[in-house]
Amino acid sequence: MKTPVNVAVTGAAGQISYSLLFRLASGEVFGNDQPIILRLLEVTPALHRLNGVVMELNDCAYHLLQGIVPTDDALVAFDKVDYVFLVGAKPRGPGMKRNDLLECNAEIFSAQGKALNAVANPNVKVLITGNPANTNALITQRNAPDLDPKCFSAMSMLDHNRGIGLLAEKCNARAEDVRNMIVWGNHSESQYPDLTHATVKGVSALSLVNDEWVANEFVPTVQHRGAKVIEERGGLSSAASAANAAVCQMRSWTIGTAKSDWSDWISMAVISDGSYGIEKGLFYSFPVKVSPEGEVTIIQDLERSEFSRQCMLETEQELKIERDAIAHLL
Ligand code: NAX
Repeated sequence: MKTPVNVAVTGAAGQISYSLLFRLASGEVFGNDQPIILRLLEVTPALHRLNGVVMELNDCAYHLLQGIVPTDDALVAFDKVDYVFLVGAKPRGPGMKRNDLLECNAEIFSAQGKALNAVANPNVKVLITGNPANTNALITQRNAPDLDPKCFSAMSMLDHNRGIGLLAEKCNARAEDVRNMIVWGNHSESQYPDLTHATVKGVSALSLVNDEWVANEFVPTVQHRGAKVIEERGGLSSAASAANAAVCQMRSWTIGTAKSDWSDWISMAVISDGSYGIEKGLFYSFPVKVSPEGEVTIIQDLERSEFSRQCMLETEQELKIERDAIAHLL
């Protein structure tokens, strides 16, 4: 039996975690021979709700689940942790302005960055899902100066998978037939889902759909999918699909893209090294490959149309505005 890995999940009593935790415990992310210990962080008032989730995890009698540590203390949750899902965040309340939301989440993620810096395994992989995910990733990383910036990524795989699903439906194909989808930029409505390099059964996607559908249907539908799901679910946001995306992204990051279902590439928001002219230091979604050792490489030299360049700049601009709004916490 392998040594258990420590996996922390924040917002563990929330709705995304309610899908995610059971998939982690079943071996879907780290393998069906890899025991895990779940370290579950919640705010103090939610510890009761968390206890109910812990009871259900125990009731599943998962063979791989070797321990559960529920806590409201980040230093306990992140102690020697190998993998972290930062899901917990403060939702936008009535009358709350975007900058207020940025500010209160910035406080949460700066505290969690400091805790990770103090007690996490130095090779930890931290996946940020809580919104605004890219800027929360920036804050977490900047507050963990002893950890390699490559230990952090924000989640783009929900948008990536939404793009695949939509294109497959349009072309009467299956998700597995679609390759080389890209989501550039911020996980927000400014993101740019890009079909320029996508293929369906090996045929260029842009030869199968017309430009009007791309500009007026595909791009806005992916950009606004989260809001549409909230509308259709009577106020509830994407949860199972978000948990699925966290599973996909962490699994690919752990075992490498070649062995994952996304052997072409995945979209992942990582710290920019200046690729494609994106300002260094921003957490920006790029197409990436991951080696079997977990090394992430941004795919280079992809051709971009004038339309693509403009969309990529717009979403970069939004990330700069978000960063400037919380600059005092960096
Ligand atoms: P819920 O409101 O159901 O759960 C959030 C949980 O986080 C709550 O139980 C809350 O008590 C907890 N929490 C709040 N502050 C915390 C803190 N400081 N430490 C630990 N726990 C804390 O939200 P849910 O639907 O699970 O969504 C979680 C986050 O994911 C939200 O920010 C949401 O906007 C974001 N999303 C991100 C997506 C992405 O693709 N990056 C897509 C789905 C989702 O919208």
